[in-house]
Amino acid sequence: SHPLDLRLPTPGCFADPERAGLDADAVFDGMTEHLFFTLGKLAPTASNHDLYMALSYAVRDRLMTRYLASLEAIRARPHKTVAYLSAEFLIGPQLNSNLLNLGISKDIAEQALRRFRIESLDQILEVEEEPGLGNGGLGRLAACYMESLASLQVPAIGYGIRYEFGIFNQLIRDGWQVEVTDKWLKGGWPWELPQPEEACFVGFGGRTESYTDGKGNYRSRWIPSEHAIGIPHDVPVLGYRVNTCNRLRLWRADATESFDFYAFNIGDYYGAVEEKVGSETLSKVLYPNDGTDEGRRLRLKQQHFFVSCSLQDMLRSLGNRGIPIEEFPNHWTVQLNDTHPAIAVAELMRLLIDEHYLDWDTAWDITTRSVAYTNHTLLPEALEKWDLTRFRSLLPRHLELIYEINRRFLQQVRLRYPGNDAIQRKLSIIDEDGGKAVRMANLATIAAHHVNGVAALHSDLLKRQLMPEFAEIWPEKFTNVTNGVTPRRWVALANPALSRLLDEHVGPEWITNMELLTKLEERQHDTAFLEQWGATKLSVKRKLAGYIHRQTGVLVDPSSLFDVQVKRIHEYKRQHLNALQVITHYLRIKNGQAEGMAPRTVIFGGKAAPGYYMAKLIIRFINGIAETINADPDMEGRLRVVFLPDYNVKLAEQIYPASDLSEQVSTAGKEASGTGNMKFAMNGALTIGTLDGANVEIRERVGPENFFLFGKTETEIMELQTNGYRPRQIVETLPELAEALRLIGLGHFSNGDGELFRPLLDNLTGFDPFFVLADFADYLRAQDEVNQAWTNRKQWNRMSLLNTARTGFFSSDRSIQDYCQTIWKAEPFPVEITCDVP
Ligand code: BZD
Repeated sequence: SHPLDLRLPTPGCFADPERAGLDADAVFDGMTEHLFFTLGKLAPTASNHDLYMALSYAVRDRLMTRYLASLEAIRARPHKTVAYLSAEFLIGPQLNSNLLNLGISKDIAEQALRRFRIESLDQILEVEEEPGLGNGGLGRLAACYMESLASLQVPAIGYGIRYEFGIFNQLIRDGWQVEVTDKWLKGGWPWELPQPEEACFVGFGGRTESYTDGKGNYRSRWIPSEHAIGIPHDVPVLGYRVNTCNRLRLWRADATESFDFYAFNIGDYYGAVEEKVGSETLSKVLYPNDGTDEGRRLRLKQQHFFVSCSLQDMLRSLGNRGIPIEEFPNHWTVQLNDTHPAIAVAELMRLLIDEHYLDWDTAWDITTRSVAYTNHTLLPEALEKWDLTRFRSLLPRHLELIYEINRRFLQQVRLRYPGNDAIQRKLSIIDEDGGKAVRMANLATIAAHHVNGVAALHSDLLKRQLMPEFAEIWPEKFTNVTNGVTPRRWVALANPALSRLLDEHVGPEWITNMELLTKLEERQHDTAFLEQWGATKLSVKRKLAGYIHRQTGVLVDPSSLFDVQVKRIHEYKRQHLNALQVITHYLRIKNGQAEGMAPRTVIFGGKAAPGYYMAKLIIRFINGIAETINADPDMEGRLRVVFLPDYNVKLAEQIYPASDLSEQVSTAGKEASGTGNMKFAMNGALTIGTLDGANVEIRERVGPENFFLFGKTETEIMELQTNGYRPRQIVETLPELAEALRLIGLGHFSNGDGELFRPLLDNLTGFDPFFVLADFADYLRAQDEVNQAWTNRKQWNRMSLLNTARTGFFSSDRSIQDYCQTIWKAEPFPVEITCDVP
């Protein structure tokens, strides 16, 4: 590629940090200027937050050469670009990751900070507010993928929503979750660049009409009754030590006019302001639901809003460069992160047909060659369905187009399965059983050139269980891309102690080539090294112990086994299975049957959807158990239970590196992949887990002897379900379980209130929809194995080392390479910047 000589103020040369503005003097000068000119503060009175802002602006300045060069490179020489459409991007704190990817070391940052009398970078990182623009795994995956795309120098843009309020902050009051509004923007957020001149209009509601154009063609058009404006807010996404700096383009909704002209003219001032207020609420708040489809009208509006803005933006960029619209699929590859952006199929068709006057076949060809769909769940309650009447009232033209897509598709189905009405009903985009509804997964699957699941098992079940007929019609459409996580954030930033060890024994290249970590295997019998390995883990556990004490007042012993389950609270994830195990452990100690049981600290964290009663009760349950156990003198030095409030990316960065045991105990077949499981294993935690999601592949790679497997397989669970499952019978055969349930029923973990956890007990002994009791005995057996293994610390350290050594596959760099090769057909596009700046 051609080097770009942009003559920009800060050069992009890594070879020469001084001239690149990446040395301590330059960072200090940048901070000083921003403190004074941008923030209006004097250094002696600057708060830590002021200094955070000043450092962030100084770092942001240093991204700009690469950011602008990357944009300019694509403008000058078009290259296929990935458009990752996602309603969520859980990007986490930005300052430290930008420092790392730019190559400004902690030491350099601290040299600059010391001149403001700040001793450690951590003091500044602490005050950073993280944008919680996602619920959990799906949103975090999108963020890891954006980071890997940039690091692999693949041109990409992430399209999403700039929610004013992200996922709620979680407080724990009397053991219950309390939700508090997340005002992440309140102190100002320095990482975004608003681009009001690139705003887009989006319509809603109204009606459609037919007309004949000048050439006598019969056409349709949409006359919306309402509009919103989307204003892009761009967040730079720099790759690791490369010039590629991609963008996350988040749309904020604004009113079309400050006043509605008609209402204004008739003097209805307040009525006019109402529409303004109404359209601004579009990007107001993230729906905090990660597993059930709420089917709310505002949610569909949000989806259409950001999808329409994004597609218009892509079409406009072709127009700006004089590229014919038929070339769309060669310039954009559009990935749908679950069905949340699936309205893109109908919206792209509408834009091509109604606004760019293409015929149906051309438009359909462009759409189906551009769009691919990732499925993240098989749970029926999570599959998006929109009530037909509601859908029509909001998007009447889209519904017409969907009917036509469906009509043509069902014609194909009829040819293939003549007379088979059941298959037609099942595959139709329109659900006709009960209240009519639009099935977004069917729409996405019909239009996509590829449909992928997120782990081998999940992709297999997607084909065999959820969509067998689709897979029969289009076998080549279905594929797997196992999830991955970025080693920059989840090892280098989160675990500097481990990173130093890896730098020393593997070489610093591991950070962009995680497969190199297999070199650690050479050390698996090296006693001194294994001790160093264990000591490194212990040092990180000490830090977490300090945090736990400050947050919860509970003192935990850093040398105890840190047994951790952090993730959204869900019945299928079975935090209550873990909680029951804790009770058993407690009872064994109480009953003097705990000989040989090593001290443990059981750590939980995670948010429950505000409307999910059972999940909230599980949080209360864990806190009840924690209270009883931590107050019992018999438990001193043997067992501690902690629920860490407000689990988010920042807290996650503290937890994964400090964990010994990773709890991945979902009911087989229910967790699509999991990504926390990967972060734990990379950081040397051993997994106790079921054969679910990516656990299967983690176990294959680390070796079955380095993984604590338990539980029924997906097939066995299915069999139980069909043959009739009787959880109450299980209780009768397991005295330890019976005793645990009896104590719960007596109010032993709820200050004598025997009713508090009744719904949970009834759920478990009645239906037990996620087979908690069916897996209980085997889980206890595996926990005993964990205890055994922990007692031989050298052996444990060896197993831990092998987990790190063998989990390179789970780098999101590998996932992105898979997507590029099999789905996107997208290639790296290195950006060159000349360094001969005066
Ligand atoms: O996606 C998760 C799955 O549960 C995990 O198994 C998987 O690893 C990750 C990434 O593929 N799904 C979600 O996180 N889903 C949501 O957050 C969500 C959000 C809104 C609506 C529905 C689901």
